[in-house]
Amino acid sequence: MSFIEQKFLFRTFSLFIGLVLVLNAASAQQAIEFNSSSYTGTVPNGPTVMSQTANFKQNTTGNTFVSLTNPVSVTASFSNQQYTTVPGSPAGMMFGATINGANGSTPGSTGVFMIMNAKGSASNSSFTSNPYGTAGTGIDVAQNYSFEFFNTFAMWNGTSGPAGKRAYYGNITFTFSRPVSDPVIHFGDLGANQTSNSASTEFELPAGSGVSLTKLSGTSELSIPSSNDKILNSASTPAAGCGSGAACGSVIINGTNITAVTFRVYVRFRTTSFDSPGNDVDGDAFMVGFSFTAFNISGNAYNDSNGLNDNAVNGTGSNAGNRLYALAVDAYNHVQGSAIVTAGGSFSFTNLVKGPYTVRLSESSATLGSAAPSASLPPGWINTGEFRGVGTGSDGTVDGNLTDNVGTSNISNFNFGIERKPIAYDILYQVASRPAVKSILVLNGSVGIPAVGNKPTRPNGNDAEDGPLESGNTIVISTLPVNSTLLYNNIPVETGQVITGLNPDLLAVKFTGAGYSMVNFTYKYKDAAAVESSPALYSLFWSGIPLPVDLISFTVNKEQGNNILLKWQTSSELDNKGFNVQHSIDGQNWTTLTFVDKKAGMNGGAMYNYTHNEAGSGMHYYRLQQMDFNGLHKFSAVQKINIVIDHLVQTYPNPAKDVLFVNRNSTDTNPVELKLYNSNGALVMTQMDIKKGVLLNIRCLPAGVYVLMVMSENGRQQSKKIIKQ
Ligand SMILES: [Ca+2]
Ligand SMILES: [Ca+2]
Ligand SMILES: [Ca+2]
Ligand SMILES: [Ca+2]
Repeated sequence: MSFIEQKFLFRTFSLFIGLVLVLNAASAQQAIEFNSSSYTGTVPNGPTVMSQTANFKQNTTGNTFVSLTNPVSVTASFSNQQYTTVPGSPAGMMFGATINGANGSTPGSTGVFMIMNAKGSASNSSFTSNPYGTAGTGIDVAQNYSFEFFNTFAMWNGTSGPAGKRAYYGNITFTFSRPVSDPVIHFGDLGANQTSNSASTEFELPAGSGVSLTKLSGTSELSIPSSNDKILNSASTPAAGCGSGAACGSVIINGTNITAVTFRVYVRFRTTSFDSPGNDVDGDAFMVGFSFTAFNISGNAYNDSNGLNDNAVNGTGSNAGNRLYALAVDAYNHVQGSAIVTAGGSFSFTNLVKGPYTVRLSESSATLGSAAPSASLPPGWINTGEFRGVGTGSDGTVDGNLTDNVGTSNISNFNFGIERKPIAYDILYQVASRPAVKSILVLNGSVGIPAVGNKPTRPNGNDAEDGPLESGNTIVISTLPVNSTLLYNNIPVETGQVITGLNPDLLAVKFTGAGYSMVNFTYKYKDAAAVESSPALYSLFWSGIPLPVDLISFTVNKEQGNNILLKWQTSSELDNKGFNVQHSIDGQNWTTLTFVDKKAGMNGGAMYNYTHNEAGSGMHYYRLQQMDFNGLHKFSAVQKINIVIDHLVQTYPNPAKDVLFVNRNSTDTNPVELKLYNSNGALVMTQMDIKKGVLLNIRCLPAGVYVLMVMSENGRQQSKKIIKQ
């Protein structure tokens, strides 16, 4: 063989060994059996009717037995013993006893827990360790251990035996310290000889046991009828010795999460011949052992930043900062596995039996067998979904619990998604000075603490998975300002409104209402898993001077007689003193027409009006100067109105010397009467029925001031001052 070939073989062999080790350590189901160390302390000898307990061990490989991570034991106990006054024996059924060929009444004494071939020369091929495995394999009768039972025949000596040659001796109950599924019960040497008789112990399940029996392997004598509730010896001549009249072999007790199995114990006799009293003690000594198969559950915790948005439980493995445990909880809400989740997010449980389990994440470990605590996560972490498997899917309820069945093999990918809630930061921003009513402040300043009067900080936050949260992320407006109006894209925001892809240039406060110096609203960020932060406070304030009177409307309208009516309405007017009504004919230079007091007792809002009488022809401008008690004032918007006065006549020139021209230029075409009075009120001239123009000769009148009264037939009047030179 060349060097290269040797090296190749060596590498292949190494690979093979490696694979075997990996399979045994990680994925192989577990053979749970009894061995020599299963009995706690020194094995006592009987006869005894005291209950006997054996601890299961895991047969890892090649009869290397180790204690279970999740221990389980079985206790065998007698009840309802039918024969309690047996000469020389404590009862009809005993542990640690055997036949005594010498004359007398005391049975032989032997260990209560012994190797499986201690009776009947059992062979390995009669037994099966794994209820789901290959029949006739897995048990080494020289390594596996079992309880030793003895059913004495001594009470029949000198009699013709039981009616029908079959006697009910009482019950044996096997109680498991935690639920097991499909345990295998192993019998060695069900069968016994007697001088002119022979017999075999047989077992029957009581009605309503909830389990059934299936023969896995064994000698032909081991017989289970189609009712699947009895273990019988089919030999017409039962005898000691596996396959030579004794039933030996393995039977599944079919059932999930079995905590106890009770058998009614019978002895069937071949004949009615029994020894004389005081002759040797006969009986059926036999072995009863157990095995079952256990499995691993494994899974992963992922830091799943997008939760179920991708309909997948996935992400980077995580143990939530090294404080995470996984618990396997059985159908009775008992913890059957408690595993620390590794930094890489993986966890596994071992020694679990077939059946349903709920795996849950917990921030604390739990004692095996204890009542299971609820699912929980370290502070700041939340569940995002669970799925038994990989790829898309979830169990439909995000709660840190995931339930599935362990069947007849290990089960993996109990997968959990977890992540952390985002954080939205509180923002406190001081506006430089009291904002103008109805002004708008856009909340789009850069992140950080702004100087007073700079742009207010935009909403911002952080997420452990997503990083800084700011523009482009999703916020939820959780509460609106009590004062003012929050706008997004110029539309008032509603409570609970979700703003995706936040553009802070569109987020603004409009200062509506009055009487406040602070605007508060709360907002939350949503992270990529659509999980919301706790609400953060966004607070705008200014130096204590409340927003003043809020003018809802201000209108200016022409009334009869060229009077101009000013009407205005407030919605609120905290600190309002009143209004200066101001007038201008050019919009530049203003004079105060009057001061209108605030209406008494009106803080919520009021309606006001003022009439500007006899406004002349031309454009008129009006504004309101709202005055606070604290000395501040504020101007309203300017309203304007153009007054065109409809004169009945026009006169010229003025002053006049010889003649005064009077022209009709009105839309009023009714005839008018002219009367000219001197400064003493004396009528000096009259002209009737003037329809168009007229020329008044005033040459003869003395110089002075005169008044021309014009009266239309429909009652309109006009007076004009005339200067005579
Ligand atoms: Ca026997
Ligand atoms: Ca996901
Ligand atoms: Ca769930
Ligand atoms: Ca997150």
